[in-house]
This record gives sequence, C-alpha cells and structure tokens, in this order.
Amino acid sequence: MAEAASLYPPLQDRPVKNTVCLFDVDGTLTPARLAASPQMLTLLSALRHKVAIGFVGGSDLAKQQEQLGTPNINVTSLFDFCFSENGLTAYRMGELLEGNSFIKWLGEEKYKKLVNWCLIYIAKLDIPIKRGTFVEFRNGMINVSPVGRNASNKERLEFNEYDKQHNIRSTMVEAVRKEFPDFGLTFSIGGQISFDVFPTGWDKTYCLQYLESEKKLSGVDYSTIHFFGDKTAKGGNDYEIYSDSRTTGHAVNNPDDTMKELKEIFQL
Ligand code: M1P
Repeated sequence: MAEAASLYPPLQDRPVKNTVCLFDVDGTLTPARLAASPQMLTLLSALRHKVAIGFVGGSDLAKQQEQLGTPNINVTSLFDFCFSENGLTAYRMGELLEGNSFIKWLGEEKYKKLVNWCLIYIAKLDIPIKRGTFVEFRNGMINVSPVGRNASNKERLEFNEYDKQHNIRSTMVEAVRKEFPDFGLTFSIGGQISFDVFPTGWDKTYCLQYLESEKKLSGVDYSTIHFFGDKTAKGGNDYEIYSDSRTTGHAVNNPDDTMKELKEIFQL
C-alpha cells in the first residue's frame, strides 16, 4: 500500500511543504459512522498534491478503513499520516510507526491494582442489575462499566436513567481518582453505561509528536498544522487539539463545511 503514496510528491517536495492538514473523521470527513463521499476523497487527493494530509480519530484503524477506504484501497495509502486511537497506532506514508498502549505506559503492577480496585468497588455496589464485562481492556484505555458492557439496549437505557438519579458513575470516578492520585490518569464519562480511563494527555494532541519528529526524519518542519474538527467546543474530543498552540484550528459543522473551507484556503 505504500505504492499509492508514491503517486504524490515526497513530503519534502510538496509545493507548500511546511503545511499539513489534519482532519478528525466522524462529522468532519464523513457523516457520523458512515463512509466518506467520492467528492471528499477526490478533494483530499487534490489537496495532497499541495500539502501533507492526515487524519486523527479516536476509533481503531479497522473503523477508519471502513469509513475512508474501500475493500481494494487501504486507508493508509490515502493519507500521508494516519493516526488511529488518537495516534497510539500511527502510519507515516503507509508504514506503521512504533505505537504505544495503555498497558505499556502504565505497567502490569499498577494496572493490576487499578483493575482489582475497580472490580472490588463494583462487586460491593448495590444497583438494580449487573451483567458482564465490567472492565473492557482496550489498546489505549480501559472502559469501566458498573452494569457491565453486556447490558442489552433496554438495560443500558435503564442504567442510564438510574445513574442520572443516583450518580453511580460520577461517585465511582471520584473514588477511583482519590485512590490513585499519582497514576496520571484522566477519567471521562462519555457514553451511557461506562467511563473511560486513559493517561492524561492521550487526547488528539498525542499525534502531534509524530509531525514534530518529521524535522529529524525528512527535514520538513511543519510550522503550519491546520486541524479540522466538528467537536471543538470544551468537552468535545477535538477541543484539545483545536485549541493547542501548535495548530490552526478550524471548527466545521459537517463534511460539506470541511470541503468548503479547503476549497477556500487552498484554492482547490
Ligand atoms: O463515545 C462515547 C463513549 O461511548 C461508549 O460508552 P457507553 O458504552 O458507556 O455508552 C464507549 O465506547 C466509551 O468508551 C465512549 O467514550
């Protein structure tokens, strides 16, 4: 798949070589959870002849392959930089870079303490129902659910209502935060039945280190990093990178908006 990348000038020979455009995926390049339009892919290809392009998404690469690639086209050939799971899995010009993981970062001993503590806390919790998978181990985080991730849709909604009244998750987050104050972890209640636990700083800004290391690799200094995202308000998962001093942030409402901005900025 590195062959497709060779259709474009090398990074150091792009017409605007100090610039990279970085995109969030859902709601920015594609409608939420759906595939990118042919118009978007054509525009990105035209853009790539001028500047370097990349995406940064919270999901794993398989999800981004579904949304941005096709069965015959590997997503890693369509962008110069592919940052899945906020950059924990990173590709540069179709080649996999050394990644990172939650367990590698935290270490087995601390991880065991954290998980054991969560399971004991949940075991002592008296809530209306419990199902299975109370801790889900992911590459870049753990996801902790007092009711369990095996809850059905109906059970999910019921737990969510119960949680609104009894603050089960926020109370647990407060307790776990207090128990492990020096672990360097961030706790985030995003969905309906669980909360995420990940190292502080492992938001989308995590991927910027790879762009910075281009100086050493290819001699390209990305002094202008355009970031396009739709969840740029405080609390949204694009907020940190959008407001980071290293990026020029563009808040968009949908993929059409992204295309409009790109056409204006780069005269495409
Ligand atoms: O995207 C928000 C959250 O969605 C899911 O949460 P829940 O299962 O609680 O609804 C999880 O994938 C979680 O990791 C994610 O943050």
